[in-house]
Amino acid sequence: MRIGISCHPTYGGSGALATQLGVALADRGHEVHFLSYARPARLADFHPNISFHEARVSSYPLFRYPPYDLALASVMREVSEVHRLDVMHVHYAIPHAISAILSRAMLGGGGPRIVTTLHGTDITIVGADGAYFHPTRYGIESSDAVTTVSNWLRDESLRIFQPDRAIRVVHNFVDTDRFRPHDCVDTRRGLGSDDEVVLAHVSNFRPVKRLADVVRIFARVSRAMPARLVLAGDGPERPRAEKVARDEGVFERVRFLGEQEAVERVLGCSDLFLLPSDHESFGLAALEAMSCAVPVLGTRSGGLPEVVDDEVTGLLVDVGDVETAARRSIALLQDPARRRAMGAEARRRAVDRFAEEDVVSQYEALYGEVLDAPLGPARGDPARGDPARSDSGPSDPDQASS
Ligand code: GMT
Repeated sequence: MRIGISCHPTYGGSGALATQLGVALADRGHEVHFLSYARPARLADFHPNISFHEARVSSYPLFRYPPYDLALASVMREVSEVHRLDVMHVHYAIPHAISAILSRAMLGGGGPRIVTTLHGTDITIVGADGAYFHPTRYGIESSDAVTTVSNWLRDESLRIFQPDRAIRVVHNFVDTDRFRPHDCVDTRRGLGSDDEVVLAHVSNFRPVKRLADVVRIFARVSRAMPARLVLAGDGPERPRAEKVARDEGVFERVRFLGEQEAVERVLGCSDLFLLPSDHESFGLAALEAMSCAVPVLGTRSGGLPEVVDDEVTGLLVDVGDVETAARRSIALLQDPARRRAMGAEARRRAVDRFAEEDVVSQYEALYGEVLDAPLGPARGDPARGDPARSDSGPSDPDQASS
């Protein structure tokens, strides 16, 4: 197949997942075209089946806000036509789904089938914002297929937007070869001393991640045992996290690494991964930690319970409950045999339930399905009954593919 993939090219989970998917599809022999304003962060230099097309936004003095959506639609139109794309798979509804729909309209109704994957904040934060609600709903209803990365996000999407169509769940996946247990002696020594436990967190440091809670949980752990906190990523909450670290007296024990290419090195050399978010639609970073045989301390919120099994592959606590999170983390870290067993089970779950091979096959099958659906101007029109919500409601568990 000839497949276009559009995503936010930054270090966030949706871009990481989209990039990994594109590379996996290219490895399977598909022709893959990435479209965005920059080369995706996780896209390696060269692959014979991968091209990157930049959407260049030209500025004009009249434009206070240069219209990236139009520049993207324009490059989507051109790439779809020149490379005769079969499928345009867009990740994150805003603006990608809208740009794809516009590009298809500019092709006069022909062009690739549009598959939209909703990743989380495009629904819960951006989509729920009054300015973007109707465009998001329109994007969902006008795509040929829509997927979410967890059952929770599917239910939220149906609840918030009430779209007249079905939404399928295709969970996130992990490259279990890249994210695997590491031999860490040197890395750990570089991060701290041999007798310290290492706690890690990887994110874009947005408010939803509750970075201050990460630091507070760590501060309590470090009062119980020698410990170090390693933070990979960057974002708006960093100054506040630094202040909390100073206030808690642990600033010297926290390493701010900034954005990292090789997150697997950070994850694979830690003893516990902290993700105490307000909500995660899935929590790709948690899955990547699990794949490295590292247990996860997460919150009982959003899609995280679909990834982390409390007391089996990690620990789940209520959002904001720093004391319980710290107490349970300390108990786990003081019992190395239990921690190792939990890490091994986490690795097993990642391999058994979220392996790249299985999930990429689900996307391939979905592309085949939308390509087999009849063509026509009413394509994607729920009134025609084609991917309409005739068989499911927001809480129908059978809609989940895994
Ligand atoms: O975590 C973020 O804030 C980044 C965001 C993104 O869109 O890049 O991540 C979302 O998509 C990931 C991949 O599907 C999910 O694993 C994350 O849970 C989700 N983030 C949230 O729901 C907050």
